[in-house]
Amino acid sequence: MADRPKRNADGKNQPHLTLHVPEPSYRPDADDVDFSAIEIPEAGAQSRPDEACDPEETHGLCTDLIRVLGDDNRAHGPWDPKLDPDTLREMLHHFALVRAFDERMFRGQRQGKTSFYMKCTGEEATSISTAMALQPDDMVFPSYRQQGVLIVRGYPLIEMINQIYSNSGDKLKGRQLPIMYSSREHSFFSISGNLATQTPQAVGWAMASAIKNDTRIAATWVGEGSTAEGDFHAACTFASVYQAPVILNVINNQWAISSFSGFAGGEQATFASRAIGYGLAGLRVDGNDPLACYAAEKWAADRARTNAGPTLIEFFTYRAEGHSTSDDPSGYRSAQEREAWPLGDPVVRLKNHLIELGEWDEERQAEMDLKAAEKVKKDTKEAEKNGILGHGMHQPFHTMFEDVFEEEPWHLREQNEQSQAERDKKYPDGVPH
Ligand SMILES: Cc1ncc(C[n+]2csc(CCOP(=O)(O)OP(=O)(O)O)c2C)c(N)n1
Ligand SMILES: [Mg+2]
Repeated sequence: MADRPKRNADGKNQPHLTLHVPEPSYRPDADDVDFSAIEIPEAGAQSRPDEACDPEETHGLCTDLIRVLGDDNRAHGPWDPKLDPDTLREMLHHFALVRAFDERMFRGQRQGKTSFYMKCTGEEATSISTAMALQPDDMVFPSYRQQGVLIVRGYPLIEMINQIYSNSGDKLKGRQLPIMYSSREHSFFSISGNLATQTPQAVGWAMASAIKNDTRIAATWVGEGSTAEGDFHAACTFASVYQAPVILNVINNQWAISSFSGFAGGEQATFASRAIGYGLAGLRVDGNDPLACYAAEKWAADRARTNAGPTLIEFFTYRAEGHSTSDDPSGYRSAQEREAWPLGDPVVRLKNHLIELGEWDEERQAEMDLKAAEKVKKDTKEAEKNGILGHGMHQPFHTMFEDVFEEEPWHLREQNEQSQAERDKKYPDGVPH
């Protein structure tokens, strides 16, 4: 039945229906990588509407690409945030620290000190530069690749490492996957492994902030792949309906583990242009341009803070490394992609900008990188005193029954006692490490 074509009244066959199945451009060892089809407009050529503008005025920017840093390493155009050299050096320092941290934690996983780690290489500006544009007490709802936000907020590295090692110093008591941090003191919402759940939570928090007549806004970060989740669309609807004081940051690093962005709808329209359908303000930004990232986030923060409405920002970037320590990208994409990626490296771009301004040099950069690596090494050694994966120095066993109820109910107390008795029986000389 299915194979027999239907005929129209004029006797012609109707075409068989087909589906389009997205196919990434470059597989390992296949064609040469050629990114020349990606449109990269000139830095400084994009208009900058007023923060309080009608969302429609931003819709041209949803298919454009806001850029500030040009090939000449200078800042151009109306989006130049005009940051002073000290602030730029502070940003560069955060970059150095995150890169050193990522390197060491990645190695730590290979050495068996933790089961899991995720780097943010190439995407540092989308968390560090954006976080610097927010107030320190604005509530953030990140995904798992925004360690840069915690670093900007001064969260101690040692606490991050304790959590990654799930050791006795882990404030989350081993209840979260490594890197899924949480810090109320730093207005940093618990990271969830269930993709995109943070987006409606951010909008809900922003709505509550407005209901309480507070002044704090909310910002969330979500991967482009995760925008295919229903939660993201509920978040956009609520943000638009109630004009919640929120920023929806979509990090388009073009990959969702081994699925390229086409599977999340990136072939037919830009991720920023989702804003158009929801009546949100929308911006599409060069995610490897630290100044553009800062400027766009600041624009959206000022807009939200003055009750002018929510903003959806797409940061166009590239995941330079594997998805996580459990991934090997050489199995599904060309290794040449990273080299050929035309928007460069955010760390190098910021460094070159400061050098161009006469405010930095390679020697100082080398010294900064070295100091960052030493700081991470020192904190790692310190955290290791609290234990590493599998060495038994984790939170006491009985704590897994705690913290759900204010007072432990009888059935949990019974289970707690029973499990302890069974352990004592099985390991009369203590649990082997
Ligand atoms: C609801 C849900 N579906 C699937 C997964 C498995 N998963 C974890 S990360 C990931 C890819 C997400 O990609 P993207 O949103 O682009 O973020 P990126 O990793 O690129 O930062 C997937 C499919 C999950 N954790 N939760
Ligand atoms: Mg992605």
